[in-house]
Amino acid sequence: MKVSSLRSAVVGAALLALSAGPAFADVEPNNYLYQAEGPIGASVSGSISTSNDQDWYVLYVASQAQLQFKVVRLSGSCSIDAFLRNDFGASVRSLTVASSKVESTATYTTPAGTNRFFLQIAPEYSGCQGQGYRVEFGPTTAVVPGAAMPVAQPFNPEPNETSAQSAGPLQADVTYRSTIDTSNDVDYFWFYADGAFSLETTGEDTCDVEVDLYEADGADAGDWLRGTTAELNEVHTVSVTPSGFTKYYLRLSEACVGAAARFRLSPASAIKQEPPPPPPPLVTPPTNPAPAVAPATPGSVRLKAKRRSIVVR
Ligand SMILES: [Ca+2]
Ligand SMILES: [Ca+2]
Ligand SMILES: [Ca+2]
Repeated sequence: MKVSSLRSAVVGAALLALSAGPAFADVEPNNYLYQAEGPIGASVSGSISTSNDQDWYVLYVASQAQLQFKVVRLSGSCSIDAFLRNDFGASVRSLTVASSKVESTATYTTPAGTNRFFLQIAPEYSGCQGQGYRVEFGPTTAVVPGAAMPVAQPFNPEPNETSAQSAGPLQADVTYRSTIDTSNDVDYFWFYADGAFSLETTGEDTCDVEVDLYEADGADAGDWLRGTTAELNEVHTVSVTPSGFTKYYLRLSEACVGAAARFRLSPASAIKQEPPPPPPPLVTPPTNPAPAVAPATPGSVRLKAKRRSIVVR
């Protein structure tokens, strides 16, 4: 086979690999990490439909794959930025389809294990609505099935300004959503844990929500343990290993009015709804046991009664 023929065959096979698999389409709203659409497969098409539109997608990638991602311009003439982001929302690869180009490609070796990633598509400048695009991942086997972004459960039972007013117990594997409703609103929640657990947070607003974890101490909030934030387009994780069965308080504060935080505890094996049952009472053997006495018979009881009556006379 000639080199040119071989090159054509290789290019053709690569294009086939990139374009295979089910195609997904841009469904709004998908403008932030917490709204990420999907999980998508190896291909997705969409458009930057307004001057500040962004499109976020969630996808799962196979272990240590030699991933290639290509962005193709379908319409428009503005630059298009694309970011491949890891499970925390941090960019691991980015590319730009410049206004003079039709497509651009980047490569990335995925980490060990199946991992959640995000794809963010954005116009390089505002005022570039009408940019159509298609993103293709290859090899197609590198993009695997996974869970959609969780639907948040609103949980904002006011007043919950102190640990004594805290709402709970929080359950594992539920994504809660709480809002800071006034300029000095504080939201307290509580839960039990008796094993290693993680707290995951993300935000819905450019104004970050302060998230603090306390180890309960009686009626007080107790000792501050760890702190993080709930930030837009970022996923923060706090890992804690309790020394034993422990009550915790979660405190949300210091954000703009209307800022919303999402938080989630896991795993279910560590997050408890009730304290453990009290231990059974200790049964201690007597230190000086009385000598064994033969059980009385009905006949001997009658005899004793008879003798007593004789003494009284
Ligand atoms: Ca869009
Ligand atoms: Ca969008
Ligand atoms: Ca509150």
